Amino acid sequence: MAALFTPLALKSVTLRNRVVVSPMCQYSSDDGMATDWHLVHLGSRAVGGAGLVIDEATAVSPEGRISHGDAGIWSDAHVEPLARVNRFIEQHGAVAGLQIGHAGRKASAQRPWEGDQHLGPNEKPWPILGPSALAFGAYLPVAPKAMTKEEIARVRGDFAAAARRALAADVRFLELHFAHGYLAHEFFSPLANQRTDEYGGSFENRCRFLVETFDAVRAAWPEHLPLAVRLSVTDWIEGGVTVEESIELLRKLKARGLDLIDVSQGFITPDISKIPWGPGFMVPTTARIRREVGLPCGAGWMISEPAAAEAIIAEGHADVVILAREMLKDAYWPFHAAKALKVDKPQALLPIQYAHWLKR
Ligand code: 531
Repeated sequence: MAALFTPLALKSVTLRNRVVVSPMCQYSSDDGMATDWHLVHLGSRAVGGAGLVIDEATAVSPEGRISHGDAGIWSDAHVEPLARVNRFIEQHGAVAGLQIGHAGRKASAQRPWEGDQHLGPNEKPWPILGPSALAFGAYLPVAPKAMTKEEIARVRGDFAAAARRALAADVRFLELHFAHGYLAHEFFSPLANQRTDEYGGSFENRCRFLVETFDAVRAAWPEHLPLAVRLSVTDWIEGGVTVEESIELLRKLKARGLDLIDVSQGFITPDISKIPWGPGFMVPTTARIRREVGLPCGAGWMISEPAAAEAIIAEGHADVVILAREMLKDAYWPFHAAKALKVDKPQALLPIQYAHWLKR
């Protein structure tokens, strides 16, 4: 039996297998609302056999969007369009997940295929928030406004409200976006946070926004449902976030009710020169975090081949694999992987309309 196709229980939720569709921005929402695109895109990946489909990074407030096309969950009107997508995902045997976040100093930007730059004066830009008035730089040159404590409290409340709406939208797995140079990561990294109050400086202070936000969400999100965090566990830059500090933060979050770690990396500044790109390059770090924190972990980044994914699970480096580009290329990646790994009756992953005809 392939380890990749064994179920995984997380609190009251059971994933049918270890293949996770990574949250992937589609920049295709209408004022934050899910559209038919999301139904077809995410629905297809549930039909393709994944165990968990995580809806893309969804902004907790309008100013927390990266672009005008980002998904959002800042009003009750966002719930029903998202619930429609999630009901379809669940009808096809996958668990519906949602990632919620705030883009911080990377907000108010063009869609990647429209230039990826901060929005200009004629493109309906909005005010940008961050821990300190330090710009990301390069193609995102606008310095954010350093947040007041009132603004910090408001964003924390926005995360909690987003969690309550996620529940109303039939989400069963919630992930906090604490990675990729967005707001929470900006608070954690000394490369973006130069505050001199209790939200900056020492390790303890740089953790504060993340810990308080986590606590607010955990209080709003049912105890029996899993809560995950995606963390950039290293900045790959001298003076930035280290794996050692990340492990300390993750231990704090574990004590406060964290259920799964989505191990990610990088993107706090435009300098990506030290990222050691290569197949499965984050797997050893994921295994270390799993061992030293003692929580279920997801491994991502450049995992492509079914045999490689199988080895990651079978050898205990991670509990799930989190796939992005492979899922863009092939919504049926789980079905094809099950066939490649000689799983008995791989067509059982598919809906009956397809499975009936695909007996061999
Ligand atoms: C990060 C990324 C950078 C470079 C190559 C692939 C992926 N993602 C992060 C996304 C937005 C798009 C780029 C988020 O985390 C929201």
